[in-house]
Formats: sequence, structure tokens, C-alpha cells
Amino acid sequence: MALKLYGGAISPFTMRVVIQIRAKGLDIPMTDPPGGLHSETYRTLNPVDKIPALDVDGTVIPESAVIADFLEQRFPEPALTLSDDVMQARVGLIARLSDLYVMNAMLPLFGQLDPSTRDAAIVENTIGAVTKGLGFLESYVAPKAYATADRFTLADCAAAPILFYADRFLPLFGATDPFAPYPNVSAYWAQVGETSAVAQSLEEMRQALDALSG
Ligand SMILES: N[C@@H](CCC(=O)N[C@@H](CS)C(=O)NCC(=O)O)C(=O)O
Repeated sequence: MALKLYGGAISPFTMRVVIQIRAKGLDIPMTDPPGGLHSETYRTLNPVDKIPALDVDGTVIPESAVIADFLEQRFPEPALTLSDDVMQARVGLIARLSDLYVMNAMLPLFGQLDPSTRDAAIVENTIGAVTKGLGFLESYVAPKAYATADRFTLADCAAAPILFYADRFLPLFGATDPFAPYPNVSAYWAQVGETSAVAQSLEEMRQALDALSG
């Protein structure tokens, strides 16, 4: 069985899977997408043409949430899911809220990095949307090292890299302390790095982004 992850350390969706791989003690190497993102070679392997994607003996699975579920099914131990069905719904919810209402909401900011061409209305609307998304998380995240309080789960794999992006990029647009209105999110963010798989992965993201910004 040969598994390979196509991705990169600047990608929060890739790092969600990398954190899961590390937390489960798996040995799955990560490489750049063959031929590069948006190449014909990669599009042939992965028509979605995004990272991450998991190559399982030649079958390529895109979408970080789908990859996460696949890895849980293929490698059930240690489980990063919860046996209580209502709590497991919370695991999925935290991951989904992070994806949809924080990370996806933040995307317009990446076209506004240059202050000389910045559109103030886009920035204001985007910061408003992300702040609202962080407010959704506030209702569900525990003020602990683990989003669902008791145990490290897929919720942490998803939320940590996305909060990292919010923490790093919102201040560049004037939102100096984006988690301040949210005590649960703030306390969670302060502690989530206590899990070594998270600390190592966030450090790699930091280094990758530093290298990119020169
Ligand atoms: N919903 C996808 C999002 C993946 C995604 O947006 N990846 C970014 C990098 S973080 C990407 O490949 N962007 C290239 C593009 O959209 O063209 C997932 O969860 O895997």
C-alpha cells in the first residue's frame, strides 16, 4: 500500500491532513503536486486541481475533509473522532465552520495584500465576515487545548491551521487582535500548540510563509 500526500506547508488545508498524519503516527510522505498545481499532469491526476490530495496506490483523493475521513477509516487507531454521536457532530461542525466561515471568508484578503492597490471596502467586508465566522466558532470551541475539551480530534486538525492564518493575516489589515472579542477562541488558540503535531506543523507553516514573504 503506497500513500502519498500532494500538498505544501503554506496550505492550511494540507496542514490539516499533515497534523492528522502526525497525530496518528503515520508515515505518509508529502510531495509537491506532480508537474505543479494547475499543470496538465496534476489536473489529470486530480481534476479538482487543488491541494491537498492523497494518492492511494494511484487513486487520488482530493478535499481535506474527505482525506481526513478516509485516513480515519483506513487507520482507526488512535481515533481522532469521538464515540458520542452528538460530540462527534461538534467535531465535524468545528471543522466545517473553520473551513467555510473563517478560511473561505478570509480569501478576498489575499488579493488585497498590496497597500497601494488595496480596496478598503473589500477589506472591511472581509474582516467583518471573518469576525462573524470566529464568532460562530466561539459558541462551540472549548477554552482548552482541545476544541472539544477532552481529547485531540479532527476538529483540532482543521481549526488550528485556519486560526493560524487568521492570526497571521488579519493584523496586516488593521485587525490587530482578531480573537480578542472571543474568550473561548482566544484561550483555545493559546493552548492548541501544546499538542506536538500541531506545534510542529504550525512552525512549518510559519517558516514557509516567512520564506515566501522574503
Ligand atoms: N476545500 C478544499 C480547499 C483546498 C484549497 O483551497 N487549497 C488551496 C491551497 S490552501 C489551493 O490548492 N488553491 C489553488 C487554487 O484554488 O487554485 C480542501 O479542503 O481541500
